[in-house]
Amino acid sequence: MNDSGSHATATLTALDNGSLRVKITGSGFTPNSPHAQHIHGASGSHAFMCPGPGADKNGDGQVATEEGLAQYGDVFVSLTTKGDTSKASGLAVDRMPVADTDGNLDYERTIPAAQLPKGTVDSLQHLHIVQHGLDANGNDKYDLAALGESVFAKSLGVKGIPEEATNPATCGEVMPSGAVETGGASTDGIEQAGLLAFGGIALLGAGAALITRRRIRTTA
Ligand SMILES: [Cu+2]
Repeated sequence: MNDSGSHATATLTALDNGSLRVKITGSGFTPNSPHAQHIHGASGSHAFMCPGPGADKNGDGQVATEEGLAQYGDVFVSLTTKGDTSKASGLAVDRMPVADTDGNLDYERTIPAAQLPKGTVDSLQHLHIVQHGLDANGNDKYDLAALGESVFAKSLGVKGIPEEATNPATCGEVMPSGAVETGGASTDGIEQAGLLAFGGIALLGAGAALITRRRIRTTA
């Protein structure tokens, strides 16, 4: 998003014990900088999607976090490196992954079932992952000179945060992948059709390709 130059692939794996493994590999991120990242949306809702350029309400050329919220929904899970993963940790940049000197960003965490909002696994294919933080003026850091102060952070009572630090860099819609539940041939066919449909939607979207994969349940 937002000409960030960032690309990432995320794999969400719903494990048999109800926990969720999240693996993200990305490049082109603002180097040596933290990138807030979240699963956005709501359980049971099909209404959300990655925002297009039209979401840029104030016409500054960037879809800011608050401008995208109507499309991708509120923070559902904060993809922190440790500790709390609720919405309350949305801007906990001291626990967000940091891109390396070359702008590569890798993340892996398994979030226990008890720590996930109700209905997370059942709603996976209607959720989105958004990674925040970009470098609009090409100086390899977040600074106020580029886009000014973050309207979003300010709305949460945090002043002096550059807009660059909070604007979305990638957004990806979760697509189903692999077999789900029992392994009948007809079930597989349905799943394939679903995959194609979601693929079409994803092409309209964004920088991040997202895949959800459920363990194949083998039968004796
Ligand atoms: Cu977010």
